[in-house]
Amino acid sequence: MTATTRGAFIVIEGLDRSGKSTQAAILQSRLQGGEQSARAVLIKFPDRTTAIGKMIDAYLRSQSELDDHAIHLLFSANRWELASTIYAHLAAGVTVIADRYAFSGIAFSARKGLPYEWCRAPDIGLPAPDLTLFLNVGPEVARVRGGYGEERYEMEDVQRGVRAVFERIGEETKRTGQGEWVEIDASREKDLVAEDIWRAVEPLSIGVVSSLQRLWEKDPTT
Ligand code: Z5A
Ligand code: MG
Repeated sequence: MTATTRGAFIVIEGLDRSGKSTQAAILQSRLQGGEQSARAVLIKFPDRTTAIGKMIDAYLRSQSELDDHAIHLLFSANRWELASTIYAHLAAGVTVIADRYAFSGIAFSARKGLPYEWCRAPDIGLPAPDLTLFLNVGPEVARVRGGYGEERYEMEDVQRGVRAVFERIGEETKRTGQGEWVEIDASREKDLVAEDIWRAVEPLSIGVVSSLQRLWEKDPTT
């Protein structure tokens, strides 16, 4: 992609029940209603509507069993099948907000014991976010929010392990400068969280001039 103005690619990550989907929706309407009236689309991973997404959905609901490596690759394939859509939106000047992305993929599979590098490999080359917002909540906050505990992975010890991998990814992203990684205290009320998110997003809301990077083109561990 050439260095003309394009849409921004913004990823919202975080632990379970940290309010990712809530904040993604607030951000989309704020971008669309603002003075510059940016066009913004919302993409959610996993996208459970595709054929691959339906397999992922069945697995998450414990309606099917899959090898840990196989489900990891399906999550990644689910992102690759939307990569061209993301590129097309950005090139057309549309901001793309992704509710979870490759970082969730690594965090959940590495927590199971799969090697970190192996987990990262299938997502190398995907469009890299300009900004990742990591919504941080403690397990005690997540526990009191609605619906906690209905799907696979939603146990507290899983969440602790997942948090540790997210921390590693955040440190590597900050160290290598491949996109921005901003942590948000998401244990506060929705409006306050939304204000912090807006402060980080606003500079990107008029579009981005630099060309889009690809995820982990340079190895962040070296
Ligand atoms: N997974 C994976 O293993 N590999 C991958 O590559 C990917 C995902 C992409 C399903 O994800 C699972 O897939 C997930 C990771 C794994 N496993 N787990 N565990 P999902 O994104 O479909 O999960 P979800 O069902 O959307 O839940 P969530 O993302 O954890 O929730 P959330 O989006 O962060 O929160 P929310 O839906 O916006 O809010 C939850 C509740 O809290 C709701 O009642 C809100 O009204 C309330 N809420 C939100 N914000 C606040 C504040 N600030 N105060 C009080 N209450 C609030
Ligand atoms: Mg969600």
